[in-house]
Amino acid sequence: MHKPLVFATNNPHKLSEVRDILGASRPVLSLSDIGCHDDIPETADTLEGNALLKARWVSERFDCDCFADDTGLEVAALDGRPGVLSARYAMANGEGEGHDAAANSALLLRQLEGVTDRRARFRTAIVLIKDGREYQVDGVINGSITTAPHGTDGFGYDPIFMPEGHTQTFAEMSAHEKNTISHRRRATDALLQLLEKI
Ligand code: ITT
Repeated sequence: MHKPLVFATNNPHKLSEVRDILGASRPVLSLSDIGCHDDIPETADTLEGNALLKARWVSERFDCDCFADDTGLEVAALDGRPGVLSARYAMANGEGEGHDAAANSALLLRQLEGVTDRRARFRTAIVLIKDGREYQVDGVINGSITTAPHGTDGFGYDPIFMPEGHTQTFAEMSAHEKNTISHRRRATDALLQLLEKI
């Protein structure tokens, strides 16, 4: 049995997905498990930067081994935007408030009206701090942005993202099917490989 790792999230969905992948021999604690209820700043201008801010915040204040993630949708025709702004894209463009998934997708579809290059990718960056050392891994899934939303499952940009080699958007797939190929899955697989090496 390995020493517990703290995952700097309170998102129960992410936590259970990561626990499934890492397996029972690598126990993972959430922020609430360690009594951390801080609103951790995510003010960096890259995914890796935000993951690093979160991981450092927790490892420094709670003296533990820890990892944190950040995810963005990177659209080729928009030079990689919304990227690090994915959660609050509409708000960052003066539309809507907070994390409004429908407004974010609507804005993206408008920006891509008439654009034929619809390539996009989801990317998850993970930073691990273990025994005082910092490591980075990431996971990517390539795909394209549809011209209209399809499907009702999932969250965020799922209804407008179609992974390469598939004919359904993430929101039309079962959670199991999405989680088998997703960016987060690939990043967590990379984290597991890293943990086995170090
Ligand atoms: P935390 O509380 O863990 O920070 P978050 O909402 O910021 O949650 P992420 O950093 O993982 O979540 O993702 C940022 C945004 O990217 C998220 O709000 C969605 O808009 C989008 N996103 C991330 N993963 C996605 C997925 O699997 N499908 C669709 N959209 C996703």
